[in-house]
Amino acid sequence: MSDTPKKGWLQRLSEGLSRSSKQMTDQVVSTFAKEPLSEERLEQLEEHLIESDLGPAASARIVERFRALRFGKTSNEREVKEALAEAVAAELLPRQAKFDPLGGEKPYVVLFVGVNGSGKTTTLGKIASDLTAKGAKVMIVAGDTFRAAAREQLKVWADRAGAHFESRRDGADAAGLAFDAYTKAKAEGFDVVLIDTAGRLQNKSTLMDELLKIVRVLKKVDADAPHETLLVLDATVGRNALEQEKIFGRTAYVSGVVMTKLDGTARGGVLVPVAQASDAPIKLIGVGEGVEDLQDFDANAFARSLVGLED
Ligand SMILES: Nc1nc2c(ncn2[C@@H]2O[C@H](COP(=O)(O)OP(=O)(O)OP(=O)(O)O)[C@@H](O)[C@H]2O)c(=O)[nH]1
Ligand SMILES: [Mg+2]
Repeated sequence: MSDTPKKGWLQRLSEGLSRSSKQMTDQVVSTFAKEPLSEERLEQLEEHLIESDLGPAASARIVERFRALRFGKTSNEREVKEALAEAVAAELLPRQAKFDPLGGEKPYVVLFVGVNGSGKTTTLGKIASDLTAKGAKVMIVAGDTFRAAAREQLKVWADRAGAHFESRRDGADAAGLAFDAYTKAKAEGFDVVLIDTAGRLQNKSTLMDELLKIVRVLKKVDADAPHETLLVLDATVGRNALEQEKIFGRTAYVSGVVMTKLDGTARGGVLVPVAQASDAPIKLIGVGEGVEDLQDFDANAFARSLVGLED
């Protein structure tokens, strides 16, 4: 996911997070630059980090690290931001991992889970385009059989990517579709199978039951499948993303987190507590609706953007 020029997406991330960073840095950081760093200023910083959705635990650790770097010193704005970015990055670096669908099993089965509207279908579509552009043979499976519009939306992405598309009529059994599609992909030498799922069914337990059923039937074909289960979370919902992580993380064997809509949200800071709460690392971030707007998660770049450093 990293073939586009770095500047483009970094800028987009910075622009997106500028509202988070404005909130977090402008008010506090500019005052730091005028006097030696004191306890009072550190307390203010901690409050601002918490207000920026970073969560109390991570905020406290970031402040401690920041203190170690700058306490008693007068710093210019750049030095303050650099130290803050370093402190945030230290939180995130252990929580960063690469999504590598072409480096493992063939076909490599990726399941997309998350609440409705979080960006599952869009993320899947972006990944499909990236993979077909690299020459991979990609199958997309319309596991959201609940809504006709879901299938059509996914078909548009499949056509755009030049990926093979498997679907069934509305209300069909998603697990049955997943099983047949995977079996076919295996027989026909596909490299990657991307399985979309519904974000909303009659209720939450039906949704979880369906996800577990899909996982179970995939395991009948290969005990290691799905090779990746990506939980897609929308950054704009702020701390609600933590609730979603808890629910899906507990039941759906999540192996990686995708944080979407980091363009244009003041709540991008929530990625930090999500990264910590989740057993699975952050793998990808979404910074827009276009094909090129999905990127490998880079903890350093994210931390720098979050505090308002643009390079
Ligand atoms: N700005 C922005 N919009 C995004 C991003 N990712 C997804 N979206 C938009 O969010 C909306 C919902 O995305 P979908 O991919 O349909 O979400 P979903 O999880 O498949 O939703 P359901 O199928 O209802 O469960 C769409 O309008 C997308 O274009 C992103 O990174 N940035
Ligand atoms: Mg969808």
